[in-house]
Order: sequence, then structure tokens, then C-alpha cells
Amino acid sequence: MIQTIATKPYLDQKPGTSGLRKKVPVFQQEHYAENFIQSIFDALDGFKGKTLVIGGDGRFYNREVIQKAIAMAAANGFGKVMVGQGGILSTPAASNVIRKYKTFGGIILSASHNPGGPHEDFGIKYNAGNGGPAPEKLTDAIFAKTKAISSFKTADIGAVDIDTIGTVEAGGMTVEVIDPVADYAELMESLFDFDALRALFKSGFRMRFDAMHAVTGPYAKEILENRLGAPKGTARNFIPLPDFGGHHPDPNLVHAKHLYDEMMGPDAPDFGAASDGDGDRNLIIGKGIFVTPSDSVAMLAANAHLAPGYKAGLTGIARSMPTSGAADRVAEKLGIGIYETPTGWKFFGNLLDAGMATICGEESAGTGSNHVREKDGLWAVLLWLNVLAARGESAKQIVTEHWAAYGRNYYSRHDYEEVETDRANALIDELRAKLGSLPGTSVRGMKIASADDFAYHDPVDSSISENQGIRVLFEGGSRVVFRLSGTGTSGATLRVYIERYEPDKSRHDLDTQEALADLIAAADDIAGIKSHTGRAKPSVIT
Ligand code: VG1
Ligand code: CO
Repeated sequence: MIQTIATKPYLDQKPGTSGLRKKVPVFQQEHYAENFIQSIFDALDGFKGKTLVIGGDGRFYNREVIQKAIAMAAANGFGKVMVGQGGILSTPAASNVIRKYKTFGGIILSASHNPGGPHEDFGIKYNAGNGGPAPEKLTDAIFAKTKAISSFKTADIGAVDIDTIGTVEAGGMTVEVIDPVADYAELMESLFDFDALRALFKSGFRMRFDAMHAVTGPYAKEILENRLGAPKGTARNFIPLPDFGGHHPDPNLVHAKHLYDEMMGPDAPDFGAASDGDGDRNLIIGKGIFVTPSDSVAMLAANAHLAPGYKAGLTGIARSMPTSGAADRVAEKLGIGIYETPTGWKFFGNLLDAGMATICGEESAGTGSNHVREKDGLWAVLLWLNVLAARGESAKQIVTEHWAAYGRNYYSRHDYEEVETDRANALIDELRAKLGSLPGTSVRGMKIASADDFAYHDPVDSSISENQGIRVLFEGGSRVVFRLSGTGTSGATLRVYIERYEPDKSRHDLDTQEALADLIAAADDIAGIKSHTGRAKPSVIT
């Protein structure tokens, strides 16, 4: 049954910020997916007879690759695979299954917030036994294997039924099809005060959760409506579709604008939220107020002790470098550690495993904790609900009180998508070349205090990750950060992150773009964004 099939390397299989992401037609090339999966296995040791978790966000091509992965796992000697029914497992749910059943690791098929469909995006990533994304050392090893691969192993077992819960034998290996929601719902129930949340909904609290036709639909239905008694219709767009209904499953102010508009409208529900393609991101909008992801991390950290799972307090907070410093002020007040990592959840794993951080967050709508080793969209929503229930206040009150206590970090990210790669690289190269000469100079009346290319020294394993984003820091604490996306699949995406701290309570209700106008102009002066990209304005502002 086991076959060894000759193949040729593809040279473009370098994992990015979160796994390998390419257009579906790229993945459909002969042996393209097989090469990458075999390279994952070739970079690992000691999995013979062990269990592999396989699941995905249900996007186009998910089922096909799941079948390939099952057959290859059998041929490579895994003893068992656990696969989500219908091929579905949200990224945080997969992380939980890996941890709960102490499996060897897992393969997650997703391109996350990127669109899906025959001409859109697909992705594959590997998560290790701690439930977290493969660290850089491993992704580098996988990439090296992809460049040298000459054959892969698969088993001729035909299509395995992944739609019926239960256990079957295939190719000398056990395949267990599991309920994708049950273990995750149980975990959430162990962390949050479900009685208080049921009482909240019973009291007439209204919420809207937009699953964006992506993977969190079944999770939100089960948890919010079935277990917590939220009215039917609370979860919207809850059926996962292979093309996400033709939309970007990216919960931001552009792609979830309908939700924003509803939350700002006269008949807004009390609370609005959305999640992305694979369920690890969250968008939080209170009635009449949008909560910036960077603020959300800080506010959740400041209030987490109100939820049963965190009543002992936090050991530390970690945030990615471009994420605003709002969380730093909370850590300072709590007297706990604060860690600044490069972009991408894989950098939080060591801190979480070592017990140095309890809550982590990224400005890109990613928040999570030590309950799994991925960011977790629904978890963030439930923690917000638990805080609202415990404090008996509205989201707007909580946000404004937080700003009053800690000051407000005005924050925005400007994305220039699908820029020609050469032009984007030229911008970064030029910027890098002049970093040394920037400190001490002034732009738009603001003096630059320092400028560098962020390098991370992991305090747990001492590894060093360089060139993780260019920071220009001004006197007084404002900053602009520039980096190129590592998740896009066509051209280059330039991300510009802009932040200004405002301690003065009487200046906490400015429009964000206006509050940052000088810095936005300065970013262009410093990096020549318009001239390099040829764009007059960003494609997406969040
Ligand atoms: C983006 C975000 C980053 C996030 C990554 C994966 O990466 O900026 O914070 O961890 O996506 O998120 P990049 O390299 O494009 O900036 V997900 O929800 O797409 O797995
Ligand atoms: Co995601």
C-alpha cells in the first residue's frame, strides 16, 4: 500500500509569518502540497506510532489536502491521526486538541484572513506538541527540506470518510474523526463564568457575532446560542463556505464594515464581534465604540482576573513589537513582566511554555492566553463578555475608564497591498541604509530619538531573530514602524504602524487619523511611501 513517489523540489516553499501561503493554483501544481507535507515530516523526528492532528478552516481545497495528508501520515509511520469532522478545526481548536490529547503535533490547513476560492489563497502550517506554530528553527529546517526533496511517501488508501464521527483503520493507521467544537467549548467553559454569561443574555443583553462564513460559525452557534442562551441570530454568517461567500474573512473595519455600521447605528446591540477565516482573530466593537486590537489586549489584561480562569492574576504580558504600548502600562501597574516579540504568534510559544506570559496580543486583531498556543478569536470575545458581566458596565464605559486611568495610545495601521515587490524592497532598503543618520533630526517639528531594525533575543532559548521591522521613535514616545507582510500571496504588502500616546483625558475623544496626522505625514517624509509605492493612499486603514 505504501508508495514512494519521485518528485522535484519547488523553490518557493518558504514559510512566512504563519506557514506556507500561496494561491490555490500554485498549491494545485503536481505534488506541491505533497512536497511541503513530506518536508514537514522530514524535518521532524520521533513520530513513529504517534498521533497527528489534522484540520483546516474549510476553505477551497481543504478536503483534498486533508486526504493527501492522511495518506502521507499513514505512509510515514504515524500511528494515528485525529481529524476534525468535515476537515474542520479552527486554529485555536486545533491547538487545544494537540495539547489536550498530548499528540505529537498537527497540520493546520488555512490561509487565515486571506480570501478563499479556486483562485484565492490556501495555506499549510505545522504546529508542534505544545500546540503552537513551529518556531523559526523548525520552519527553517522545513524550508531546507523543500529545496532538496526527491520523493514523498503516500499510502494507496482511497478517500477516508472524514464526515462521520468515529474511528476507522486506514493504511495500518487509525483515523479518528472528532467533533471539532466539543473539546474547545469545554475548554471555554473551564475558563469563563458561563452562569454569569447566561444571566447576562437572560437580562436582555444583545450581541452580534459575525463568523464571516468562516470556521468560527459552528463554534459561535454552539457556545453563544446553545450553551449561553443568546438569542438565535446572535451568530451571523455562521455556515463555513469554501469561498467565505466571496468575501475576505478579515475582521477589520474594511471587511466587517457592515458590523461597524450596525454598532454605530441607532439600534445597535450592546456588543459586536467578528472572527477571521481560521478563528484566531477577533474584532471587538462596543455599542458606539470600536476597540483597537492593541487597546483590547491591554484592557483584557487589566480585567482578566474577573474571569475564573485568570483569577490568580497574570504572570506577564507579551505583545508583538508593532502592537501599541498600551499593554506595557497595564503590566507596569500590575508589576508583571512585559515582553516585546517579532510579529507572528510563533514567538509567544516559548514565553507561554515557560510561564513568563499569561496573555499575548498583536495589533492585527490577535489576542490569546496560555490556554492554547495560538491566538484565539472566540476566547477574546468570551473574555470581553465575562468582563462586561462582572463589571456591569458597557464596553464604552470600560474603554473610556481605561484611557482615563492609563492614558490613550492613539494607534493605526496603514497597509499598502500588492505593491510591486521590487519597489517595496527598495523602500525598506533605503530606509535601512539611513537609520543611523535619523536620530537627532526633526521631521514635522518632531525630533527622532532613535531608529533601528528590530531584533529579538528570545529570553527562553536565546535564539536571535533579526530584521523584524524598522522602528523610528520620536522624543515623547510616539513612533512609526515599517515592515513587509509575511502572509500575502501576491506582490508585497507594506505595513506602516503609527502610534502616539496621549495622557491628557480631555484629549481622548479625537478622531484617530486626525490625532495621528502629523506622524502619518512624517512617515511619508521619512520613507517616501508615496513615491516608492506609487500610491496616494493606503489600501486598508485599521
Ligand atoms: C499578519 C499579522 C500578524 C499575524 C499574521 C498571522 O502577518 O500582521 O500579526 O500574526 O498575519 O495572522 P503579516 O506578516 O502579514 O504582517 V493569521 O490570523 O493570518 O494566521
Ligand atoms: Co487567522
